[in-house]
Amino acid sequence: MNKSEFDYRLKELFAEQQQLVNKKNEALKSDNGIFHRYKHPILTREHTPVFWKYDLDYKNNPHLIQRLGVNTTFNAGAIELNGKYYLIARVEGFDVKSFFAVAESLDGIHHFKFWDHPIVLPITEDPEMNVYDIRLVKHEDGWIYGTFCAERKDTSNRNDSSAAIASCGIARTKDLISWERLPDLVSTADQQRNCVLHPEFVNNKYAFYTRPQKGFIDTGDSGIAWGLVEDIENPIIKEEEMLIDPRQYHTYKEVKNGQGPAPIKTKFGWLHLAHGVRRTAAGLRYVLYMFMTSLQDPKKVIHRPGGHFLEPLGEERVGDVSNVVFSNGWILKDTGEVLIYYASSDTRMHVAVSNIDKLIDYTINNPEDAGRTQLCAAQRDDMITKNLKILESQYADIKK
Ligand code: M1P
Repeated sequence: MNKSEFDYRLKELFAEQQQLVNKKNEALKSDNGIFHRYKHPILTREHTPVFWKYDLDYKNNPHLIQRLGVNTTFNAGAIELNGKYYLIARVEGFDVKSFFAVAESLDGIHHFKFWDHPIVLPITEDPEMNVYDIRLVKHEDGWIYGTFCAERKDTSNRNDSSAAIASCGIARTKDLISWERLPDLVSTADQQRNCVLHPEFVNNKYAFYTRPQKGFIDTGDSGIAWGLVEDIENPIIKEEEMLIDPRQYHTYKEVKNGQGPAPIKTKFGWLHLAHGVRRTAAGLRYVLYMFMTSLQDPKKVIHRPGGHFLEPLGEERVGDVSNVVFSNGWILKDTGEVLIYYASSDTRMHVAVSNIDKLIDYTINNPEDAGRTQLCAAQRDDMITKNLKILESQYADIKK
């Protein structure tokens, strides 16, 4: 490539990326009355800046080839600050190391644009191999906390080069720019993933949703658990964590589950979004589900609508790890609108839009899983019988 070809291609690359960021998204019709999706993903690897991937120095890179490829942008934490909407995405390089990077939008749906620099997170005395899946929470102590998975090699298992140990890393910031790293969460569990800080003090302590687990992949009989920490700068859960939302046979969370973003406070209770995992012949299937916990006792589940809330659909079903939706970020706007950010198949970010009244109605009034096939059929049949009467008396012309 001569220098003018190089310059031309470079301009093209910038223009293509700008076009993608500027593209208007299209709201799709809701198919469930609870939320609507958008047609296009809101963050993809193509959204990452050209200068993150290419060396732009003609002398060093005369063929203008990518030097540091970006594989995926997914599992983003979310926060609103001073009227702007921010995602902190898990950006995975071709080197299979993830890092965090901030993308900003004015309305939380369109034109998400990465900041020029990714976050270069401070390390602890024991640097991790990888970090991912940050949850952001504005805590009542005044800090914005990020809790994330910090992964290190399991050196005790010499025969398995992929053996790893997952812990909960913690960092805090006021502006998403400078980050203070705190020690990793310590508990009686061997490993931890999907740990989320509760936004308020509980009995003057910091409260964590956790998922204590024995192995890196296998969560054993664990589920979403709860533990208290006295000092966030020395974060230790002294007592064994309490299981608050266990796995359950023949449900969407038969194999494992994990807390999504920090819960949203409503006058009826804390609204939770989580992921549940089921084993199928095609591999694991990840869906999102909701539940509500008590305002007086945030570890007590008070409503548990049956079935999943959001599943991988259409193109969302395919990616690096297919058949997965995962959420670790949502934002309640002053208008009552709720922006639910979710990743599909460990590859890209999407947004679904709902509002707080619909989410509360869904969580409180959708019936619980009736427990087994006959009861589930009867539960549906009761609604059908009622509906047929309504159709007959009020909408006879609709049903032919
Ligand atoms: O690949 C699906 C997800 O797997 C893990 O989640 P969990 O521990 O709940 O199974 C995480 O690695 C997550 O990042 C990933 O999206």
